[in-house]
Amino acid sequence: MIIIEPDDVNATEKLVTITSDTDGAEIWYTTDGTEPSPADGIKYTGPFTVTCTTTIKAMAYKPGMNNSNVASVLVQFNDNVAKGKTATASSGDAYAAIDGNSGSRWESEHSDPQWIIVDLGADYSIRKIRIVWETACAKDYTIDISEDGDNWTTIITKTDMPSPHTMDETLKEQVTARYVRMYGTKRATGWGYSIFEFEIYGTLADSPSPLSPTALAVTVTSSDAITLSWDDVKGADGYNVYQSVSPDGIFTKINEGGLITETSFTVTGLEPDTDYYYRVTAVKDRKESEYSETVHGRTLLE
Ligand SMILES: [Ca+2]
Repeated sequence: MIIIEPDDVNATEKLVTITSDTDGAEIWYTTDGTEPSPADGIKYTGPFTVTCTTTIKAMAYKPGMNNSNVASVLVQFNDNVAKGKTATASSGDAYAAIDGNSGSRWESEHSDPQWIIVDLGADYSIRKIRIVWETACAKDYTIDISEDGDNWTTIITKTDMPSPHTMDETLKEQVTARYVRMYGTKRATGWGYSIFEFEIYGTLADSPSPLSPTALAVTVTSSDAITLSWDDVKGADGYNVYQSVSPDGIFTKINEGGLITETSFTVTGLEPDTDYYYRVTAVKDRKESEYSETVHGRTLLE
């Protein structure tokens, strides 16, 4: 198994480490989305940095053994994910606060309280929030987050703020939310609440990896075929089957035509009177589980 680990630093570059649990194997990788191999890849010699959002694919190679399955990771950098999304407000043109144009602005009616909500369209891991206020700004306000647009949690509280000001808050711990709200309770001037740009920095939230398939069973049906079956993993989009000729060898994915959507699979074209080892993974939202337990079958004599 190959593991690709970008460090979690919020910076202009990230350090990427790749490891393999196969002793003595070489690791080959690509950064352009193509399938890596010793013929078409970069040989891994130690941690390296990437400076923009990059797909890294890696595989292990050891002479005399099957190649490993390809591991893939998307290394993401934080962008202003509010820009161009959807916004609503208690009054005024909310979209002007998230249009990416520093000259256009949202302005509310001249009363307290007033609010503006940004809908990111999906759950994001949020690291930083920045609000560029106009002279007509809030004196007292909170920044609140929500996953459903109804139940709110306050993450930032500001009081007695000057006119104008720019709020630029990097969160100590990232939070996950789809909705972000500015809720103003007191204005700094006689005008309304006015924001040039409401910026939210983060990355799409990770969905959790699915659980590994269990109850993997082997049925040997002939001299050239073995049938595998396993229990359904709730919510899985499908499964991958990996094969090796040795229990501690490199396991290679054998379902070439895409994910298996049934909970059984018959491997054909095998050698007679030969031992084969199998592991199965579940895949959900393109995330793959850890391997199942390893099972073993021996094809019949011809
Ligand atoms: Ca604007």
